[in-house]
Amino acid sequence: MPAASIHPPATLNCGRYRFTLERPLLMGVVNLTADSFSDGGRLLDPVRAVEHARELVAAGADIIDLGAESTRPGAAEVPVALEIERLLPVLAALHDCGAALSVDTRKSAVMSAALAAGADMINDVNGFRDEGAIEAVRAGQAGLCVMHMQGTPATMQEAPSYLDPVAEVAQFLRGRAAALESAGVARERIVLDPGIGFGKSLVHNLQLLDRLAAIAALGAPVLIGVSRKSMIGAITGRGVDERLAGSIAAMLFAVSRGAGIVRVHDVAASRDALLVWRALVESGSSTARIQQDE
Ligand code: HH2
Repeated sequence: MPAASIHPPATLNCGRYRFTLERPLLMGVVNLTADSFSDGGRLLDPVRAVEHARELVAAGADIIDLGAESTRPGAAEVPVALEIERLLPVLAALHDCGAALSVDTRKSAVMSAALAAGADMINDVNGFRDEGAIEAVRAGQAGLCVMHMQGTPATMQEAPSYLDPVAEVAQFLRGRAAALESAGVARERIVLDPGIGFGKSLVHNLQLLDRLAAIAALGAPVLIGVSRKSMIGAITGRGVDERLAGSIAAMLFAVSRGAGIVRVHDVAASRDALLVWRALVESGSSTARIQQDE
């Protein structure tokens, strides 16, 4: 068996798509926000956002993640109506772009509007804890990404604290997945994400990535977002526009520890890195098989 399948082969139901996770999936980020830490303001114009999303699909994105409210520490809240107003034209324009469409939101009204407009996935950094969130997503076949966050975006980086970050994050994700399943959501729709940088210090992030197998063991595909994040800046001393190499290193490490979906800004470079990593891993395991057979 190729070593690339350290994450057990699984399928993910994602709206119109049914993904097998034989290889890591690429989720490309498109922020329709004025203040995202990574690319704030560049894609507020829907025409530009659609163009950028199409570039990411051409570069190999399997899923496009559209966010209309920044989650960076201290970001301004976006009213529901404005979030919906930013998302709907872009969802409509991208409907047949060739990738699954995910919407990154914490608000149940936005979830309902996005699903009615054809979104294939809801990505909730708040783990479907908002009032009405589970109700909004339980019917249908949309993929659901449950992310862990300690605190709220406004305060989460003030003093993150855990006795055992891996055990606590795993327990939270297990609980939220159970809440979704008891509302009738099929296990094949659920994705789990430890939420790198969301109420975590650098040490917490490193521990979570190192022991990602404990999250993968919960039995759902694991999504990881490390792209351009402050942990990469803290390690390399680089500003947000200079974090590609560090982001790729962290992404490959996460995949080697069991991540099945990676959320990235730089799809083309991430795709190439994953292809080379996978070819090496597979050639390593076939060499081991040949030696075993001899
Ligand atoms: N990270 C960000 C936003 N959404 N969703 C998931 N599931 N996992 C993540 O790690 C994650 C996420 C933050 O990155 P970005 O979208 O670039 O910035 P901002 O929140 O400022 O828009």
